[in-house]
Amino acid sequence: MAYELYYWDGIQGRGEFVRLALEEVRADYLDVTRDGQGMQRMLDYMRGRHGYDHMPFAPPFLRDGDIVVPHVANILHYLGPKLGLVPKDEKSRILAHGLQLTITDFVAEVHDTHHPISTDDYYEDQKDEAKARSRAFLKHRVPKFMGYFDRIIGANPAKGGHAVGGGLSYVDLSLFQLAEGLSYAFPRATENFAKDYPHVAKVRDMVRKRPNIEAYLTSKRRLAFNESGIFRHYPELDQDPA
Ligand SMILES: N[C@@H](CCC(=O)N[C@@H](CS)C(=O)NCC(=O)O)C(=O)O
Repeated sequence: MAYELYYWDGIQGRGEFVRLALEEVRADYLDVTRDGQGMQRMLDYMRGRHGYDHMPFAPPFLRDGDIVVPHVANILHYLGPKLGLVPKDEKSRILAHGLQLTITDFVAEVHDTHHPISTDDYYEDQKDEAKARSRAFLKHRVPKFMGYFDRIIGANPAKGGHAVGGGLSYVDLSLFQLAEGLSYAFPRATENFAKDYPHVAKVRDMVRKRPNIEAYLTSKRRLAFNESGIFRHYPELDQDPA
């Protein structure tokens, strides 16, 4: 039976981290809200129509038969071994999960650059705060997170240029998405990305060239970044790090 991915239609958003893993192995999956009555089906789950253990707080969530898995990192922890996108041993799986949870933290901070006060208010109503937040994000948080991921790849004893073990994992796919998203949202501030974070940049380039990912990126399934998603390009936020 096909996996069912539930996520808001019209944006890459957090769903994209899961999509990249499914696309890399050409898994059989349905992007539910892009299909007719899908939005209603997603809301039914969130409103508890399918019971307490099928009632995620927010998308993305994945349904695999009788199991509903919420949260990106949790979904990838679940899918990783099934899709062959994480080494099998427990130590590596926990390492990958920890890295993915760190990516989750970073994604929340990316979101807060354009919505630092309230997710429920318009960007235009929190623009000044967004500018201040973005300045601090670019100056302190991007170097801290990206520097960390860069050191992790460099310190990996397998020496293959991957985040975990000697081969591609779902963490590499997510790092690709972070690098792409940052250069969409902050092209000016991240113009030296490859120099500043050479290991992450190599992962990004390697992932981009994977045949199934390349095919996905040029397909209609890959929506363009836009100003409703997590990574938004507002030129006024794309500042030089002070
Ligand atoms: N920790 C969750 C975050 C999920 C999340 O924030 N989803 C957003 C869409 S990207 C949402 O719909 N949130 C609803 C809300 O926070 O009210 C994950 O990593 O999947």
